[in-house]
Amino acid sequence: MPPPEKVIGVVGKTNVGKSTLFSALTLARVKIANHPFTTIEPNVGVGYVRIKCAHVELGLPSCNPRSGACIRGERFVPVKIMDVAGLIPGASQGRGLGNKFMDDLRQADVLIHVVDASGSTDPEGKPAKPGSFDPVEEARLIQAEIDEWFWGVVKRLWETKIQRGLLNVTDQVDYLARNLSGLSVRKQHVVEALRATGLEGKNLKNWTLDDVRSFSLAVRRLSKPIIIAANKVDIPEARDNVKRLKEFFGENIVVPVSSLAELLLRRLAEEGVLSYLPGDPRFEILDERKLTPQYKRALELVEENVLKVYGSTGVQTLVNKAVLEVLRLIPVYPVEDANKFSDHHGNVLPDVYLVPKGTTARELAYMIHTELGEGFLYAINARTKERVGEDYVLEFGDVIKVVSAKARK
Ligand SMILES: Nc1nc2c(ncn2[C@@H]2O[C@H](COP(=O)(O)OP(=O)(O)OP(=O)(O)O)[C@@H](O)[C@H]2O)c(=O)[nH]1
Ligand SMILES: [Mg+2]
Repeated sequence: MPPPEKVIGVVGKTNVGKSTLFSALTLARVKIANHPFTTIEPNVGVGYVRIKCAHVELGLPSCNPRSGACIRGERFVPVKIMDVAGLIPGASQGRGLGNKFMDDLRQADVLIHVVDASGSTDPEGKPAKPGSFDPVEEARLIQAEIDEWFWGVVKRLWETKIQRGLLNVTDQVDYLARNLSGLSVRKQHVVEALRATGLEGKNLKNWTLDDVRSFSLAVRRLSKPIIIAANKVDIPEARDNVKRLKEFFGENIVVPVSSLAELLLRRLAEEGVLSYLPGDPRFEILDERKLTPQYKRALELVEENVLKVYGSTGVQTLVNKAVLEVLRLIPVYPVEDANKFSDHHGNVLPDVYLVPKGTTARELAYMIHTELGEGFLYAINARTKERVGEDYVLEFGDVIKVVSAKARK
């Protein structure tokens, strides 16, 4: 089976720019408007992690991606993105649209929490003058809502399902992982949450509701880690707030972002007006004639207030951070021909798999095809042409051919 598809969920207060970010990531046309609760049904689409394509280092003229794209030596590897309805404080108690829509995010592996860093929306998402509201407070309150939502789901599961089966539980970790799998909770998350809460030695039958709650909060942090998109940094009032968000949540967790700037750049690039790749620190105008004075002015602002100050729109950074740093996935390229770096049709580097750090050659073989895994003999590191065994731990950017006793059907 190919590596399990990872899902990035976009969450946050209502009217902070979640759908704008989603649209900038996927180029999907979705409803965007400056009032609360524009999005009701979730939007699902494909965004991309950006990495240097191996074909460049290998000295090959080009490659043939089966999905995603390779542009100017930059490889764009697909990941699933989900944009859902917004929250307001008290959502877990049913305020606003309540928590109903958060349930769409059960399958998310990592959350991008969009915060209005310009402080130009009130706690209910109504537009206000920039600088009127505190984004640190907004982020704190919304994260508390996310914790409450998760706890609500775990508590319900506990009361309706987990508690009932406790009598016959032999393997506690496995039992919890199985029962929480609908929330995308994996065994490793359970192990780490038990350790973090000191509950690993305590029999499940003796857990109090407080134990369940602290376990639930720990599992939320591990199974749905959050990074913050400090959005609307094109508005100058956001600058100080970005600093404060970083102080409060950590330098590594907060990414300054202008979703609006990214959306503008990507749409104009799509129309051939400018040359710009997501994540680039600059753009180049290709066709002045197609540029209206309004767009021209908007691009000047993007240049002055976003690119010069922050180095990029931050949107690509978010996806790369979520996938490569938070989920700790690495890209590897399975090939069938280690000399041509291709599949058997001659397609060069057709696939990129995003696999967990620590994945072995044999595990990769199973991801390509069950039979390749079962009949695994050895693998070839196509960069060095060295043979490696089943326990070889894959490295970032490895190009791997698996040699198996069983043919791939
Ligand atoms: N200045 C600025 N405005 C932005 C940015 N991102 C979004 N907006 C504006 O914020 C408003 C809300 O955007 P949406 O993307 O609809 O927000 P949302 O979070 O999806 O809202 P709901 O679905 O209603 O919860 C729109 O007017 C956007 O143009 C940004 O980076 N900068
Ligand atoms: Mg929306």
